[in-house]
Amino acid sequence: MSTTRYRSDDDDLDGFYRDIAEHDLQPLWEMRGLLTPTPTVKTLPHRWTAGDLQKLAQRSGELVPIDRGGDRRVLALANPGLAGAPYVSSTLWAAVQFLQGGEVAPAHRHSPSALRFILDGDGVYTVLDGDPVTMARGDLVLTPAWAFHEHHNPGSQSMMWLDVLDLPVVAGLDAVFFEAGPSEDADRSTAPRSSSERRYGQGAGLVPANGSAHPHERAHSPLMVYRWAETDAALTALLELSDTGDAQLRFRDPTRDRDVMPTLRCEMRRTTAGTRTVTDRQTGSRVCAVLDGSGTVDIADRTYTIAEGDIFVVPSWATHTLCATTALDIFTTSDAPILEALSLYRSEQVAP
Ligand code: GTQ
Ligand code: FE2
Repeated sequence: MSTTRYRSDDDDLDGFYRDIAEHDLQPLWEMRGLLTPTPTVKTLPHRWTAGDLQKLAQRSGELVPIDRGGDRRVLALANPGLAGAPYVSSTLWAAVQFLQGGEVAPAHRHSPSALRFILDGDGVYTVLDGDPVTMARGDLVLTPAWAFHEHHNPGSQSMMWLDVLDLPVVAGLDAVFFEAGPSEDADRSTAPRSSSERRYGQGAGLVPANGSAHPHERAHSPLMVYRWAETDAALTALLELSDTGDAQLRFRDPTRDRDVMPTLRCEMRRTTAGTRTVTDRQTGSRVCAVLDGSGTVDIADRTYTIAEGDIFVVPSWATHTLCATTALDIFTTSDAPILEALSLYRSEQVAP
C-alpha cells in the first residue's frame, strides 16, 4: 500500500478505507480543496535583491568551475512556497547565470524553452544553432526549445544575467529531453548583428518576402534578440501618447501574431516617477526583473521595495500593483501563452 489511508470512527467504513487504500484507491467524498472557488496557489510572492544576487553569483564564480552541474554556473531562484524545489513559481524556472572573462559554457540543447534578459553589463555572446548573438544591458535573447546554445565570454569582465525557462511545465508533462552539443571550444568571430537580426530585426513590420527566408515553420519567433535601443524607443513613444504614466510593450514574433515562444510571454513596462499603476491579477505566474528605477510593488498582502537589478515573482491570481518612486523599467516573463492555449487565461483589474 502506498496511497493515503483514510480513517473513520465507523468500524465498517474504516475497514473499507483500509481495503481501498490497499488497492490504491481513495474516496473523493473525504477530500477537501480539490475544486476550489479560486486557485489554491503554493507559489508565494517573493523578491530577491540585486545586492544579494550579485554578491552570491560572484562567490559562485570564485568557488565553482563552469564544468560542474550541467555546464552552467547558475543559481536558481527557489520560491519559498515550493518545498525546496528549484523553481521560482509552479511553472517557471528563473536563475542568475554567472560567466567570468575567458569562460565558455559549452553547447547543449533541451526541450524546455529558455530566454535571457540582461540586467547589466555586456561582453558575452551566445551562439544559437551556429548564429552568434551579442548580449548587452536591456536585451532579450531567446533560446527556443531544442536549439543548440553555448555562452562565450571572450573579454576580461565577468557578466551576470537572468535566465527564465518553462522547465517546471515541461517536467510536469514528462517531456524533458537534453542533449550535449559537439564539444568545440574555438571562439567564433561575432558579427555585430546576428543573422536572425539581419533577417527579422531590420524594422517593425519588415520581413523577408522570399520563401527561402522561412526554411521551415517554427513554433517560435525567428528573431532571437530584441535590442534595448528599440525597446527603449518604443516605450518612450508609447508614453508620449499615454496620460496614465504607464506603458507596456509585448515582445512578439515579427512574422506572426503570437508570443516569442509557445510557452513564454515577454513584456517590458515603464512606469513614470510618482505613478501608481492599476491593480491587476491574472492566472499563471510572472517573474519580473527591474532594469531601472526604484519604488515598491504590492503583491497580494505584501509590499516590497524594488530597485535596479531586483527580481520578484507574482503568483497566479495574486493582485499586483507598482508604485514608481523614480521611473521604473520592468521586464516580465509569464506562462500566459500556455494558459491562453488551454482557455485557462483570466485577467482582471481590481479596485484599489
Ligand atoms: O544557459 O543553457 O538557468 O540550460 C538553466 C538551464 C540556464 C543555459 C539555466 C540551462 C541554462
Ligand atoms: Fe540550456
